[in-house]
Amino acid sequence: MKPLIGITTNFMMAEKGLLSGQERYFLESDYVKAIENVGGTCILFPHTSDVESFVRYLDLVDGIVISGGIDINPMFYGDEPMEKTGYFNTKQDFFDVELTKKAIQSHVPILGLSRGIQIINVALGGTLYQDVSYMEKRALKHMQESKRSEKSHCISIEKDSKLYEIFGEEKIFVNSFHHQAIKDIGKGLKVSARASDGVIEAVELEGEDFVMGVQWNPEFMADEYEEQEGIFKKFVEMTVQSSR
Ligand SMILES: [Mn+2]
Repeated sequence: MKPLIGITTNFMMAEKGLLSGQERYFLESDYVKAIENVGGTCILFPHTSDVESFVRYLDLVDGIVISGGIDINPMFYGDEPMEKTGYFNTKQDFFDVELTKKAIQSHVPILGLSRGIQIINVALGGTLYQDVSYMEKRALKHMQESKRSEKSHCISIEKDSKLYEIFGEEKIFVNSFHHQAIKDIGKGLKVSARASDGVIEAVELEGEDFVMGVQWNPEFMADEYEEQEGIFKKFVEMTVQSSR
């Protein structure tokens, strides 16, 4: 049987027309395609504040993907919004953070992409730069304007990491669609890649089979670059092998 991967969704509200005010859950199809291409099958998780539902969701699946999306309410890492924080949705943040905490407790394999790496960090007590311009060092352009699969900045991968097992190289180029980044690292997390300006681009949770977050969007690159597809391949493999 194919491994079942649960993917978190985003939220939007129709602003105009007959359906104005209509709330919707959605997900870019790239995630589903990336998982299906490496032999997994997907279900999507609507947000809920019902804790019993979290447990049911996690019972169903072999692994979860925390998808990319909007900013996180700084309240979740003990901060208040600064000028450059963007749109956030507290209900979605609560769901993503609590789901991630429960998944870690139950040793469910987790792949966090873009916003997902930030969710993993916050779930483990870490904090964020609300904008990369608030870093002490001058940051690179992390919100690229070129097409979504385009390689943008370089990252350096730690040799002693799962990420290195996947790429087999210390320097690779990734796309970049984020304006926030990890500041203080969450408990138990190990940095596995950084950009040359110091921005944390990948983390792994020590002692777990597979809890990985990457700051870029491999789901937009997987079709074009086999090595980027390798992240999904490794993740889906681990969900099969997971001893949970
Ligand atoms: Mn970046």
